[in-house]
Amino acid sequence: MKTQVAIVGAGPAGLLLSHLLHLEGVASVVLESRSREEIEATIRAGVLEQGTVDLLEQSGVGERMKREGFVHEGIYLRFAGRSHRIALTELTGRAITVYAQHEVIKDLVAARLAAGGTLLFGVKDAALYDLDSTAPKTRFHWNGKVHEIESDFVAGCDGFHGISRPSIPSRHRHEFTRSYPFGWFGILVEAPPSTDELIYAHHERGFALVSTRSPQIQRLYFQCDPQDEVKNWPDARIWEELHTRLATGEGWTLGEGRIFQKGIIAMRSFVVEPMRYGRLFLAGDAAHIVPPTGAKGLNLAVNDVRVLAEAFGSFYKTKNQALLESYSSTALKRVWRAEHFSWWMTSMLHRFHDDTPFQHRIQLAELDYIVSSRAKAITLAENYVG
Ligand code: RFL
Ligand code: PHB
Repeated sequence: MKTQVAIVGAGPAGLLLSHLLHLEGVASVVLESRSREEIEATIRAGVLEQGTVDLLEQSGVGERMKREGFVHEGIYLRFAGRSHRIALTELTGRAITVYAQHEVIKDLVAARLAAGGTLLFGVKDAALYDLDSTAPKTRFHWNGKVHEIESDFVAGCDGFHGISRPSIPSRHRHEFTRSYPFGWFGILVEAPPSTDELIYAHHERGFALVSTRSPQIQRLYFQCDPQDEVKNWPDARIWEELHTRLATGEGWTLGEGRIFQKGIIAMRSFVVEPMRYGRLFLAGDAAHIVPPTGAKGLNLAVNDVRVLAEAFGSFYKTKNQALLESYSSTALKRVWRAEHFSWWMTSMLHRFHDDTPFQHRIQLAELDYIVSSRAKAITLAENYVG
């Protein structure tokens, strides 16, 4: 097979890149190791920045999101038993949209297939060759046979555990990592919303987050030991923990319901520099990870491929490589802003195992400052909305 851009991974980064390239008149093939059913059912992010929403709309894949997504103009910070609203839209003029990542995936897959795009699901043992030449190759098993794609470029959109990043020789990779001594326990619940906007809660037993998916389904998280196991958390224990961490003296109650999905998520910060080697360009989680406290991961992936699609488009129109040359540094500016914000939100809202009463008071002082200073609230708000 031959194509212009071979894309490894059909997550938000790979699918949106393929879609944007199609709009630029650039051909691509997307290789995905999992099945279509699996990628369309994986529960992950929920918060889309305004810029993400605008790009999906402008590129013609935002119709269902506009209909079914929920626009939120604020979030709540909850600490010391009280809730404080951060008025995102009043402070920044922008809003966020709550619309699940797997719904974005469904919309993108449908758009690619409708346009006759090539998406290969169930690809095994993908491997990249000749990345430092002008004809890189991607070899893989599919439908019981070995296949090879020769392309002008390869886009590594295969997430944190993919093969693209490790295909870069280690002497050309600078990696920056921080892991956190906690994870998130996430649940999906059949219940009406308990709140009109997301609640980020600081509590001495640890962080908790109330998010939503639809008027019938709610998404909740609480900080846990990353080594803990789902089987240690029967429903009653989950509810007790959430009620404790989210309690206020303001008469608010958390509605319970049937829990139909449970999982534990590790937390890490990670960046690789540069996001390019020869003709391989990395985008999304393949190049960087943020802890989910800032709701940035999916939005960063979208920003990367926006910049990358424009760079490929410009290359094919003019043969000018300038935007491809500057891709990594342009994307990394935004990445490091989000890395800082996500680290900051995580540090401020979670309990660390070596926390002293002093550190606990320092966190409360910072939270108190955010809700009493317009300048500090704007700092949070403009980072959160992107
Ligand atoms: P993905 O989504 O991991 O997709 C990579 C795809 O590549 C495939 N793959 C391969 N295919 C072929 N050959 C191989 N060798 C392959 N290896 C892997 C995989 O099967 C997969 O389909 O990466 P992408 O596209 O970069 O997208 C990144 C986002 O998924 C991620 O950043 C977000 O989900 C992070 N995140 C959030 N981001 C937000 O912006 N807002 C949020 O509210 C938010 N909440 C979250 C989150 C992530 C979470 N988890 C589970 C880590 C909440 C959670 C709980
Ligand atoms: C989610 O709804 O899954 C979600 C919301 C906000 C976050 C992370 C995840 O910060």
